[in-house]
Amino acid sequence: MSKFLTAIQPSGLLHLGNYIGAIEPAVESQQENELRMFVVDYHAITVPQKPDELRQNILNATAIYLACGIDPNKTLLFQQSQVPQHTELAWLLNCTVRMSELERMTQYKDKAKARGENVLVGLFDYPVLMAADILLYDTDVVPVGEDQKQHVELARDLAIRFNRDFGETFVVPEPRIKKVGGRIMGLDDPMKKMSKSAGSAKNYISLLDDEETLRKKIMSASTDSEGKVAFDESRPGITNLVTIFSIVAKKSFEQIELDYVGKGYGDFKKDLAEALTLFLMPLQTKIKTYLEHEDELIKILNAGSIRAREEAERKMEIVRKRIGVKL
Ligand code: AQP
Repeated sequence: MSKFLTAIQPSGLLHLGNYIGAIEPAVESQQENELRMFVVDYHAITVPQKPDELRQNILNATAIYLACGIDPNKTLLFQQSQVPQHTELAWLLNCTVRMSELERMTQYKDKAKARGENVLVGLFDYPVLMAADILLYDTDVVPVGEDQKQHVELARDLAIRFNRDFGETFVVPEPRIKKVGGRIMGLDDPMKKMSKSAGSAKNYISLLDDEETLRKKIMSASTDSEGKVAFDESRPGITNLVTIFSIVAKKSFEQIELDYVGKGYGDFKKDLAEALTLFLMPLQTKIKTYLEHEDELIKILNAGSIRAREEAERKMEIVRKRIGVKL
C-alpha cells in the first residue's frame, strides 16, 4: 500500500481539468492506497482573494471532493490552514532552497508575467509550501496534472538535499501524471491549460456550470478550419475536445474519429455538450446536497484536520531534532 497525496487550491470554481487531472486519479487511488486529500487555502492566497469568496470556495471544493467519491472514512480529508506544520516546514525548507531553483518554475513565470508589478512573495514561494505539503506525510505518489510536475520534482530535490544534510528524514515522492488528460487545455485558447484563474470564463468548464452555459462554452470552443474530428496533436483545439469526449463518454479516440467521419465540428460539439451534461448533472446534484449542509462539511474538515495535525506534528518533531532547534 503506497501513500498518495493530492490537493487543490480553492482559488475559484474547480473545473474539468482539475477533475480529470487530479480528482479522478485521487478517487481511484483511495481504493488500494492510503490517500491524503486537502484544500490548499494558503496556496490560494498567493494571488489576492476576497475573504467571502475564499470561504465559499473552500466549502465548494470540499463538497466537490465528497461528491466525486472521496470517502472521509478511508481518506484523510482536511484543510491546509488548520495544520500549521505546513507553513512551519515551508519556512525550514525556505532555508534550504535556492532563489535560482524557484526562478526556474514555469508556473511562477507565467503567473508573474500576467500580474506585472503586482507579484507577491507568496507566489514565488508557492512551490516550497507545496513541497512541505508533500513531505510532511511521507508521500510516495502525487497524482497531478502535467502543470504541477515541476513542483513535485522540486519537492524531490528538497527531500534528497535535506536527507543528505541532516540524515534520512523524508520519503522522496514521485509525480504520477495521466497519459490522457494530464493537461486539459483552455477552450478559448488550446495553447494554454484550462485554468480557474483564466481571464475569461469561456476558458473552462466549471464543475458547477449549468447545462446552457456549458453548451455555449463547448459550441464556441476554439478549433480550426480543417473540419475533421480527430486526435491530431498538430490541431490542439479539436484534439483537446476529443480528449475530453473520450474521458467523459469512455470512448477510444479511434471510435470517436469513426463516429464522426463525414460529419462536421457542429455535430461533434453538440454530442460533446450532451455527454458533458450527462456526466456533470448527477454530480452537481450531489455537490448541491453537500453544500446544503455546510455544518457537516466543516465538521468533516475539522475532524480530518485534527488527525492531520497529529501526523504532521510527529514528522515535525523529527525535523526539529534533525536541524538542531529541539532542545
Ligand atoms: N488543465 C488541467 N489539466 C489537467 N490537470 C489540471 N490541474 C489543474 N489544471 C489542470 C491539476 O489540478 C490539480 C489542482 O490544481 P491547483 O488548483 O492546485 O492549481 P493549478 O494547477 O494552478 O490549477 P488551476 O486551475 O490553473 O488554478 P489557478 O488558475 O488558480 O492557478 C493539480 O494536480 C493540477 O495539476
